[in-house]
Amino acid sequence: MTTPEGSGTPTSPTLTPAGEGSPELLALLAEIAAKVPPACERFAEAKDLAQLEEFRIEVLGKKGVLTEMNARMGALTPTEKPIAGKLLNNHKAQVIHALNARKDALEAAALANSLQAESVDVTLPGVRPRSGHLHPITQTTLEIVKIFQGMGFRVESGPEIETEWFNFEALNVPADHPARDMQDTFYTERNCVLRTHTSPTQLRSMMRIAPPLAVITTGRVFRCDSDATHSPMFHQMEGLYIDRKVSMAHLKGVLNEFIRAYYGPNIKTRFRPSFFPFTEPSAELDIQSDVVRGGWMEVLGCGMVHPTVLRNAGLDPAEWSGFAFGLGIDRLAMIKYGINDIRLLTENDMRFLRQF
Ligand code: FA5
Repeated sequence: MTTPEGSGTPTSPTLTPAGEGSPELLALLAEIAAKVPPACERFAEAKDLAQLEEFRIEVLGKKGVLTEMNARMGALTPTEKPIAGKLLNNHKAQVIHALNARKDALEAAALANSLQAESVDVTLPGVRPRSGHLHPITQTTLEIVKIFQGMGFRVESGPEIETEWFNFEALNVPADHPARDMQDTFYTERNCVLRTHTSPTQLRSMMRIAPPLAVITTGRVFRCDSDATHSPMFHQMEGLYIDRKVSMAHLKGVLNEFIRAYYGPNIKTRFRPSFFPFTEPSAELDIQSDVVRGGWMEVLGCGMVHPTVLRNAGLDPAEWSGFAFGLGIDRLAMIKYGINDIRLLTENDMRFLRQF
C-alpha cells in the first residue's frame, strides 16, 4: 500500500497468508476503517479554527481516537504489529492532510475577512479636525479695544488684586459706602480686595502718564453678585480722557461713536443721570435689547472725573479736566449675540461656545 500522503484512500495491508489474524487485530483493523474516514469528514465541517482545534484533539490528541488505537497495538502479536502499524500510519497521514487542508482554508477565510473589515476607502472625504477659536468675551474685548485704539486711546493695565486705597479711597468712595461692605466685595488680605471695577486704573494711569492722556484698560473684576445679568467675575473696560477743557459733550461723542461702530447705526441707546463718587456729573448708558426683561440693558457708567480724584492723582482740577467710563464687556457681548443669561459665558459648554 503506497498511497501518497494525503491522496486517495489507504488500502488494507495484507493479513497472514491465510488471510487470518488474531481477534484483536481484526477488531483494530475494523475500527480503523470505521472511525478514521468520519474523522476526516469532521475536519471539513469545522466552522472556524477554534472548532478545528477541538476536532484535532478528539482525533490526534493524547486521548484521541488514533492515539488510543495506536496504544492498542501493544496487544498484537509481533507479526501483526507492522500490519496494523502501517495501516494506522497511512490513515494518520490522511487525517493530517485533511486537518491541514481545512486549516489552510479557514486561515485564508479569516485573513480575507479581516482584510475586508480593515479595508480603508481612500476615496472617502476626510474628517476635518475641529479647530478652536477665541472665547466670545475675548473676541468682544479685541473688537472694542480696536475701536478705541482707532480713536487714539492707548491700552494700559492694572492688577486684579488691588489695595483698598486704589479701589475705593483714591476714587472718593468713603469708608461707609455700601460697595465696601463684605457682602459686595471679595477681600483678600489686609487692605487688599479683588478689584470690584477697572476704575483703579484711572489713578494708576494719571500717576504714571503726564496729561493730556487717553487710555483704556480691560480686565476681570469681581463682586459678590450672581443672576442672569450679574456674574461674580465679569469683564470691564475702563476709559479715561484727561485734557484741558474737557466736557460732557466730548464724553457723549466718544461713547456714541463707539456704540455705532460696534453695533451699527440702528442701535438704540439712552443716557440716564446717575451717581458715582468718582465722577460729577455722572450718567449711565442703556442699550435697547430683547435679551433682558424691560427691553433696556445698562452697559456702562460714566461721568466727568471728580476734582478729588484728580487731586488724589496729583493733578490740579483748575487746569485739568476729563471724563471716564466703565463698561461691562460681558453685557455688550450678550446684546451683540442675543445671550439671555450671562452665566452661559463662563459655563464652558462647548455646544454654546462653538456658536461663536
Ligand atoms: C462701575 O463699575 C464704575 N466703575 C463705572 C464707572 C467708571 C463710572 C468710570 C464712572 C466713571 P457699575 O457698577 O455700574 O459701575 O458697573 C459698570 C458696568 O459693569 C455696568 O453698567 C454693567 O455693564 C457691568 N456690570 C456691573 N456689575 C456686573 C455684574 N455683576 N456682572 C456683569 N456685569 C456687570
